[in-house]
Amino acid sequence: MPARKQSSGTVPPGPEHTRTGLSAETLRQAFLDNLFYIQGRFPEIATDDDRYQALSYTVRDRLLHRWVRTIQAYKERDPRTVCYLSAEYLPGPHLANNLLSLGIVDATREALRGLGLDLDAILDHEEEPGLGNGGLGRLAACFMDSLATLEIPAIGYGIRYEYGIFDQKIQDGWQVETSDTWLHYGNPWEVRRPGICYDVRIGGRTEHVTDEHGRLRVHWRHADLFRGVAYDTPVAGYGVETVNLLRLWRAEAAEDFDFTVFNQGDYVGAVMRKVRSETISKVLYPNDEADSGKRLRLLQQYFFVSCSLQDMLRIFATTGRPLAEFHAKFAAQLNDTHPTIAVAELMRLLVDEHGLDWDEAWQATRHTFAYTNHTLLPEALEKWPLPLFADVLPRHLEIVYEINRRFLDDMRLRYPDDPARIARLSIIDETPPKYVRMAHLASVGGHAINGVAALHTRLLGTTVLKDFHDIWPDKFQNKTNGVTPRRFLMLANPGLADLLTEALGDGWTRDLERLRGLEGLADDPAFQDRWRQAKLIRKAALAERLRAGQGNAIDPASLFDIQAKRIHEYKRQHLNLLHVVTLYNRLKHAPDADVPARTVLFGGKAAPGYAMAKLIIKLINAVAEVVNRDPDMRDRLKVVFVPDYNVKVAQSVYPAADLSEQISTAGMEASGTGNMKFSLNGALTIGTLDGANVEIREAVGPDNFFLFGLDADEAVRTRAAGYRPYALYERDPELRAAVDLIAGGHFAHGDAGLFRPLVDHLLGRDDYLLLADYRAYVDCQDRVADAWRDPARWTRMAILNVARMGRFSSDRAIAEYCRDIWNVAPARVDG
Ligand code: Z16
Repeated sequence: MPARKQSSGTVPPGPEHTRTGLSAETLRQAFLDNLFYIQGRFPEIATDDDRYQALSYTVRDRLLHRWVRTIQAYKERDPRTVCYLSAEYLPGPHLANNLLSLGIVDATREALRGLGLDLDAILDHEEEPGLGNGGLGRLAACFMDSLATLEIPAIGYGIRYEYGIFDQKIQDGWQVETSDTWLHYGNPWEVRRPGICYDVRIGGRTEHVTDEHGRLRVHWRHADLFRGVAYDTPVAGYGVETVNLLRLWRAEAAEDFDFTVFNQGDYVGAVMRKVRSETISKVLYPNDEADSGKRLRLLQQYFFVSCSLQDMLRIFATTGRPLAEFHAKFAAQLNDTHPTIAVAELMRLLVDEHGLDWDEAWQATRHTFAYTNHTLLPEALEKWPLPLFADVLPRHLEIVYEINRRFLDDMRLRYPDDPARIARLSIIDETPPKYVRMAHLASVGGHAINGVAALHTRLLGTTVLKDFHDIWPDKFQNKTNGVTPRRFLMLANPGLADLLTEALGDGWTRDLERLRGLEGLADDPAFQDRWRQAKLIRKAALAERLRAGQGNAIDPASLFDIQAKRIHEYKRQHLNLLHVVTLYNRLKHAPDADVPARTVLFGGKAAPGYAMAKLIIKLINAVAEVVNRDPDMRDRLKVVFVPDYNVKVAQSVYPAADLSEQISTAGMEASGTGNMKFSLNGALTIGTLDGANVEIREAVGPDNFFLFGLDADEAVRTRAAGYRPYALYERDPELRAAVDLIAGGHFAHGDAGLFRPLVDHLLGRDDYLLLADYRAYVDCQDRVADAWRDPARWTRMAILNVARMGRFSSDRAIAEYCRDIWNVAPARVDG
């Protein structure tokens, strides 16, 4: 093993190769060394966790070298740097991904085999950081992967939640939440940086005074003080030397907390207050669509944003450049409205703390930030009640008012006779008790606004942000989401990845468009055979996992029809169920009918306070219970709920799917990213014209996509025309039979009350238009079954899907952000 260059002076002294070497022999030695010196164990008495920790530290050592070199390169070159501000990250298990990035999967496997150990068993032990709810947090993690792989200087800023998204258990068919204790065994991937910490103040009041130069100054007499401490996790690019930084903040008590002044000798009381400081970063809010009005949530947002901006200012100070050029150094992306308080906080830091004048500060602020919107759901657009906002952030409210005053003055010049429009544009919603509209603050305080799929961006500009689109059409951009092929193909589906590499060479791993080379193989019988083999292996592996976990025997030869995502009415898991119940009814009436065997799998968590979503989980499990023990269904229909859906489970689910369910009401799903992961793994999609489905269908070709249902415009018109779901129920006998079976208690041991709320909603309001799309959906599923009967046809469609999914790499998405929004370029780190 050639030793690394020592010239930089960054490699510590000692037996250097044991901490950097990439050969199987060096890895084996390093592993044993760590097992002894970090875990205090030897192989004969080591536990699974000891082995996991020892291997993780082995890998971490190798990352640290690249990490240090990356920081040095950035310091020397002073490049413009992306700061991704996100309240959520869902990176998934680190160990396997880091082995992949370093190119040492095979060497590590060999090293462990030499010790009689199995790499996969060790990988399986990792507790993933569930620091996000779903698509938004996972997108942030895919973006961090692509930024590093494209060698873009970037820092991901967020919150180190002590408890991530809850673990889901299923008891008697119901979701039960238990707390996520991901830090229980310690976290080998993070480096705590006690020296990188910032004070964060809240509450109190402001004083406006004139200083000795006659300048107006604002003092914030805060009521409470916290401290944020940095925890850094390396993010390695694939096949490059770049290792970027994910910097998450943990809340602690401020050290200079004054016991005597505040607590008059109440020592224990003072310590209790310190402990309470830690609650800010204690737990992730488990709602995928907003949760406004919660004080702690606002505290979390402000806490991580303030730490991040103070950190950026500290880094900026090392460049020696004048503060008015802040925006030349940093491009900060607001991942949804969650970090949007950053607009007011940067203004406060620049004006109040660093003495810039307002116009200079505003110029820097506007050029620093850009805003990504992830939802059109009105209930998900964050707005903070004014009394709460004023209580927590009195100085920021003044700043928001000043931003708004200047903005509305401009708008009144532009629209002198349109007070209604001015009220609509205002950052303040005047309906009592009044609110701060965070999407408006983000739109005014940044230089770009983007949606996450073409349809979503169009709807954004014509509905929720229409007034802003009218004034600043050029600020709006589309950036269709993407997913990382490293985790979701190479790691999740090694068999298919090998087949692709054999056919195309390995260029596709960093340039996904190269998958197009598969088109010529779509009809090749030998290649098709190998394709089906690869799929079957993943299906058998998932079947085995489920059998081991829940005792569900499922047949890998059956059609795996999968819907895996958060449970939400707009995503319509219950439309899928109406189809399942329809198949059940058909088989009951014609037990000898020739239908292909199907296994319908569901996975996903419901927000703990979302009663209807939890009832949908119960219904899935209730239908499963009846269907799976009915002898008439034997081998033809099975229903399975996969518990505790997370990134790790997802990695075993996507590769096993034949059919991907993307059936949200058109106009509701901003993009979807699961749709991309399924298709990239050779599943065919049954879906509506919603979110990125529209673009996926265009890319793979309409013949290779099962489309059904109303489009977004038709959905709007259907509702406007006085939608009456009950009439549809009366008119369609199969629909009526399915609904009646659920309503009558067939899946509830005769209890006709259990699913009443769900049935009543469908027949009475049906906000998400299930009944309007039911017939089209069921007929489309019949076309799916027909296609499935012809394996050559199905496989051809699957191959063409994969061949044409190149556009949906997060590398493409990130390259577009870099070019159109961030104006940043790669800064190569040399090996
Ligand atoms: C989230 O995951 C998303 C939107 C949102 O407002 C909040 C959360 Cl936690 C999702 C969208 O629902 C999904 O369509 C999209 O693909 C994803 O964000 C990433 O953009």
